[in-house]
Amino acid sequence: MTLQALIFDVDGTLAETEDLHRVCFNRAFAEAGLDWAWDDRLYRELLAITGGKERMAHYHRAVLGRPPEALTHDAIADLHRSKTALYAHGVAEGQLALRPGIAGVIEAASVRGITLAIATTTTLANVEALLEATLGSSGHSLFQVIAAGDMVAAKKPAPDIYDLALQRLGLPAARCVAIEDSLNGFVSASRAGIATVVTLSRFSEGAEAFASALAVVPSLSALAAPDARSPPGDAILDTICGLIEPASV
Ligand code: XBP
Ligand code: MG
Repeated sequence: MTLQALIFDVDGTLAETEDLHRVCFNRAFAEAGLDWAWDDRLYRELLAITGGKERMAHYHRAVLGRPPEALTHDAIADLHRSKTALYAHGVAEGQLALRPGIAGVIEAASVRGITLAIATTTTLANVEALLEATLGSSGHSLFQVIAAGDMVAAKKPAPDIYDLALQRLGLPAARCVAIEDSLNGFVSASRAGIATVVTLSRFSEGAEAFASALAVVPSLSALAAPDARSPPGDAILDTICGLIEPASV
């Protein structure tokens, strides 16, 4: 098949964002007068629940053992609003950088006419802040489709966010490749029928969890052969095209 679109996850894939998310959750909790504090070990477990609002509700109910009605929908929304503002501010300050290989592959795909899209669990404002801070004010416009956060009811590992991205792209799954870092994301893309390259991140499960992935690598740049003559972004794309259509390279 010919590759027509690359669909990127955001958190852990475009950038290692989760530490900043965690710190901003904690600051929002403190500002709201809550004594909640999510350390690195606990956050790793909480990441099994995708979506910040869903993660807070899960923590309250399943970790603290409190009755769900003791934390209202509005209280969760308020906490999440202030966490999102803190996160966007941190991103705008330049606290995050794109992971190795990402900028090059985005540029190479744009030159080749391969469509770029995003399918993420995080909030749209977070995506926009990251794209602007790392790719400039036109970063957003490099992506034809951005499917994010509450645009779907069921977050990853449900396939809904990838299904939405495919629908907006107007492409069948077989013409797309997803780039993911987490098991929830990999399962989501796979359930939407999309072949997936996994770039392991700080919070990823072990490589064995992704047995049916197109490739599992420490970062996208590992897909560029060290002796490749083309620029790294092109070499990465060539490798991805070779994975989905071995005869073409
Ligand atoms: C990312 C998430 C998000 C972020 C926080 O998962 O689960 O919830 O942790 O963002 P994925 P929000 O990379 O699989 O999309 O607080 O905006 O939800
Ligand atoms: Mg991710």
